[in-house]
Amino acid sequence: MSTVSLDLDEIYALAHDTMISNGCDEANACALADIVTRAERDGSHSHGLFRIPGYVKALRSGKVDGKAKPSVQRKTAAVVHVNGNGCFAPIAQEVGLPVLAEVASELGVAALSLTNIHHFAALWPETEFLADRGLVGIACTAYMPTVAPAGSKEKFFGTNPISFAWPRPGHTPVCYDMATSSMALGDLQIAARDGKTVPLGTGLDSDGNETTDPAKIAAGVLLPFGGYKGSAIALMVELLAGGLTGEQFSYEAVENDNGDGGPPRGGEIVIALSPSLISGGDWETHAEAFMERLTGLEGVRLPGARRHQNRLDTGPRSINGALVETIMELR
Ligand code: NDP
Ligand code: PYC
Repeated sequence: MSTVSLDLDEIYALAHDTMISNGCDEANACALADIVTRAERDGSHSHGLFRIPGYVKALRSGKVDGKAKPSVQRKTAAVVHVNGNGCFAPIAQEVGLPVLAEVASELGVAALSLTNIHHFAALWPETEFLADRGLVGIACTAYMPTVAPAGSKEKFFGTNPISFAWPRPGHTPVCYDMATSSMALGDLQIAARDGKTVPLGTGLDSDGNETTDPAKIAAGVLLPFGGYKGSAIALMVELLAGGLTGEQFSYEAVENDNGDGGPPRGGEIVIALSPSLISGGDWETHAEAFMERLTGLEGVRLPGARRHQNRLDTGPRSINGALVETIMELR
């Protein structure tokens, strides 16, 4: 596999310019380029430049409006709603997250529902935004049917990610961000592209048989992580991101999608909690003692630590050469 060395400014410019030449205005292009660059910076390769061809397909088919202006509304004291008006998710988050943080810091708890958006990125940017402001963050979104619920061999759930971040003043937050499938679809597609195998139990081929071939799983179904327990969390994500926001469940998303290969229309829920208002005590010292005990166990590291370590490296990143060529041709 040949790779190309790009620094973070070059990654940003590549993403930004490709969005501009495919119909985005400056605000939308910047929001998207920022999310893509942060993914590559942190080593989240399946949700960085890898997503650009899909973003371009959605712009070219007219499914996503690259000039959309999301609108924000305070529905109740504690409920904030952003209508993305057909945008990619990052610009809707830029509009809604500061309001969510302000409301949660005032009331102790607040929820942000985002509708009429197209989410194709990682979710840690949402929850880390809150943790960086002293808040606990929880975010989830649904996708299109990719995962067979426990007991079935038919795809029904999306890969339905969930992210949680806990603030640690003076440290990077604890933050996990995970698909509720055994593997994110993006990582499965990259494994297929790079000719790798995946562990047995990742998914089934189109005849319902177990396989280690990622291309066969991509044509079949992924399985939830952890059997029926992961399946229950994928169900919760559908209900929070689709049922609670009033947006599409994964099966509705595919029924109403134009099949262009870009992200479908959907919803996202982001919940913010203030530990200083809710605990009322010295939550920082208490939680830090917990972290110390936990990381004192041999073999344990905190979720998010790998990304935060990658983030310290300001040098160039190695990007798949064929992917860079494909993106250059899309500009
Ligand atoms: P991973 O399985 O790679 O990682 C899941 C989480 O576990 C991460 O927070 C990771 O932290 C943590 N982790 C991994 N190994 C350890 C360890 N040994 N000890 C402690 N923590 C650990 O993620 P997925 O493949 O499930 O998801 C990848 C991305 O795909 C996510 O960013 C997700 O948001 C995105 N996605 C987006 C979708 C969408 O619709 N927009 C759909 C599905 C997925 P660390 O990063 O530090 O390794
Ligand atoms: O990797 O499963 C995935 C995914 C779906 C939508 C965006 N990423």
